Order: sequence, then structure tokens, then C-alpha cells
Amino acid sequence: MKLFISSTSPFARIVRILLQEKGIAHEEILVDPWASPAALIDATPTGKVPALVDAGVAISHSLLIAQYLEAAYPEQALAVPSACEMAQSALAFGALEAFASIIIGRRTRPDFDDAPVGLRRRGAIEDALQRLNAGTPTHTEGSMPSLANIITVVLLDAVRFRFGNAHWVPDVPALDALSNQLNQRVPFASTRPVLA
Ligand SMILES: N[C@@H](CCC(=O)N[C@@H](CS)C(=O)NCC(=O)O)C(=O)O
Repeated sequence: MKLFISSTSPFARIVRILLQEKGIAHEEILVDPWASPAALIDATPTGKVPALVDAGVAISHSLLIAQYLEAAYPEQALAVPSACEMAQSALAFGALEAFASIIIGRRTRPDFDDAPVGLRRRGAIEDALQRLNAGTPTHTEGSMPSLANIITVVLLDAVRFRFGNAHWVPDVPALDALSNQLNQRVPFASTRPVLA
């Protein structure tokens, strides 16, 4: 199994954490998606990471890859998510898409952050972080993290990585505690975003 990743992609990080937590053997292929390497384009015409190649098929999109892993490796399946966990995943993933929209928007417009669409995306991230924090997601030591908590920590770490303590990033002590707790685990610590 091969997984195309970049060192900063939060979407790739979700899958990297899942594969490590599940103990599924795989090879990570580090690429710059914007350089459109042929092997990545072969796997997905969008040229986006993550892309997984397994058993002769190529699958892109982090959540579809997560769904595939649940079906193809049932012995390492996650616990069935509750309605609250599904809602948490949706909140966190939506904010991650808003985050990616800002990072990609900067490529076409350097002042994207302060343009109307950038401000709208920023507002979505801020609101989602506040709601997630108020929902105080917890993790029980010794259990496999839920997909909801994986996406939530990936979101918070990505926001801190790209925006630091920018004035608009809300105080989220419950999320910081969750991030500190889960980043003690190798699958989280070994995949923290770094500039290549
Ligand atoms: N919805 C996709 C988003 C993937 C995505 O946007 N990946 C970014 C890196 S964070 C990328 O490869 N961008 C290159 C491009 O947009 O061409 C997922 O969940 O996997």
C-alpha cells in the first residue's frame, strides 16, 4: 500500500494517523502536489494529496480513504461513531476545508486572507473552533482515537502551524488539552506539520 502525502497537508495527516493507529503497513511517498509528479497524477487527476494506492486501486480524498480502510481492513475498524461524533467530524472537517481554501487562495491572491472570501473562511474556522471547544471533546487513554478527535486535532494543529496565535484565533483550552494529549501518541507526534 502506498500513500502520497506532503509534509504539511492536514488531509494527508488524517490518513497517516489512521494508518499508524490501525497498524496497517504502508509506504509514504512524500511529494510536492503543486509540482504534479507523474505518479501522483496517475493516481488522481486532481493532483491532490492524500492519494492511496492499494490492491490495484487508487483512492483520493481523506474521508473516502478513511471509509475504504474501514471496509477493507475490518479487523482494525474504528468504533462506530455516535451522532455527536459525526457532528464533531463534520464541524472539524468543514473548518479544515475553509483552512485549505485560505492557503490555496493565497496562491492566486496574496491578500486573500483579508479579501471577502478569505474573511468568510476565517470566520468559519473561528466559529467552528469555538463550537468544538464548547463541545469539549475528550479522549479515553488506552483506546483508539475517534475519527472526530483525529480531525479536530489535525485542524487545531494546522491552524496553529499556519496562523500561530493570530488575533482572530479563539482561546480553545479544551482543544489544546486534547491536542496535547493525543500528540503524546506516536501517530500524531510523527506527523505534525513541518515545512519541507
Ligand atoms: N478534500 C480533499 C482535499 C485534499 C487537498 O486539498 N490537498 C491539498 C494539500 S492540503 C493539495 O494536494 N492541493 C494541491 C492542489 O490543490 O492542486 C481531501 O479530503 O483529501
